[in-house]
Amino acid sequence: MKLYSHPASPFGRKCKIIAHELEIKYEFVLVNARDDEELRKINPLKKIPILILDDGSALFDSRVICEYLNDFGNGKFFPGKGLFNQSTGQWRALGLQALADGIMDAAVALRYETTADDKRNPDHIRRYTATITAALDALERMKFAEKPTIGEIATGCALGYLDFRYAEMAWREGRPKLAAWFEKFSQYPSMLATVPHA
Ligand SMILES: N[C@@H](CCC(=O)N[C@@H](CS)C(=O)NCC(=O)O)C(=O)O
Repeated sequence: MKLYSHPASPFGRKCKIIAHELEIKYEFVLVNARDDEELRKINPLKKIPILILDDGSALFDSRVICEYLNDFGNGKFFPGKGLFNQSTGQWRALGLQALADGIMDAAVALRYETTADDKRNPDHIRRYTATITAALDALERMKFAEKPTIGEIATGCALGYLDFRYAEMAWREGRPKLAAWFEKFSQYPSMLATVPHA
């Protein structure tokens, strides 16, 4: 298996954490998706992460890859599958993943907007920032699972990405519960092994 990604990608980090937790071996292929039109040959959307399976087929979108890896490694990160059979838990976990992925979508788009050579659009910047702020406020009100699900993993990756790219955003301010949860969650060996870098 090959994982096409970049060490800065919060979406790629979700996949790496699942693989790390389930001890799944894979080859890491470094890609700079933003500037790589060739990537469309394996993912028409030109986005990372992409997982290439041993038969050559390509899986893309971190949500699909994470679920594939979870099944491949008999994981329990998607409640309702395997041992953790609780249907309400499944929707909570997937909903939390959607919220955290939404932060990453907005934060990555904000990054593209603010580092583009051409003119920045203040309206886009305001919109992305409002999305991140509202989603962080929603996370502050959430109750996190003791045993991490895909929702907690995605949340950890979203918050880690904000620390990496937007330390000045100071997302912890006014969100003590979320800050305390992240402090603890960051200590998982799979989180420590996948800290984003340029
Ligand atoms: N929904 C996708 C989002 C992936 C994504 O936005 N990846 C970014 C890097 S963090 C990317 O490949 N951007 C390149 C581009 O948009 O051209 C997922 O969950 O995998």
